[in-house]
Amino acid sequence: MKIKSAILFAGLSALVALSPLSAKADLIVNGGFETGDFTGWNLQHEAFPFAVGSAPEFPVHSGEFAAQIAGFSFDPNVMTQVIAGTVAGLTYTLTFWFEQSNALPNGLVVTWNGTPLVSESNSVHAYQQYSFNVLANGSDTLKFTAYNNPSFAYLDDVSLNIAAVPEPSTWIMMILGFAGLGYLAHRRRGTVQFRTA
Ligand SMILES: [Ca+2]
Repeated sequence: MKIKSAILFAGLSALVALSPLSAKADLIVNGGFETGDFTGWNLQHEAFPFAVGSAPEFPVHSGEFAAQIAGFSFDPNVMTQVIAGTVAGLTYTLTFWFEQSNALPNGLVVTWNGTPLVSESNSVHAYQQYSFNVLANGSDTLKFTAYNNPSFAYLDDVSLNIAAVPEPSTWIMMILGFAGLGYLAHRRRGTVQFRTA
């Protein structure tokens, strides 16, 4: 019974140690534009003005609002967010939903710390999900560049979460947790033997 308690304690300790890395905490500020504005984003307006609109008149992927990030010009609009709170060296999953309405020419370029993730042109589609694994450096820049002439491009539900696959540091913590479990079980047995001697 005592050994079982020790094992349970060690197991719970390992879970607590793992929780900061396994927790799903979205690191994008206002990724769904549910503030009704561009809070958290930096805008470089080159063409048709940026706008946040609400459903049902405005094409929204989820929630009440989405962002119109390009329209009625070949000149691109540029939208960035500098993400604080990532851990350098860890892999994160970036996802977003993007729509190019029925007009040509259009284009979308998405970069992560300057590295291209998406480079598409003249692709007309309703909201589609894009998903990438990206390597964090602790202060990361996500950049969307989009144009559409003579219609609009929309963005919604941008999110960044720690990747589902455990990282090496996670495995190290798990191994430490199991080592602690074994140590506690061993110590408990030793105590029992001492008392019965
Ligand atoms: Ca939304």
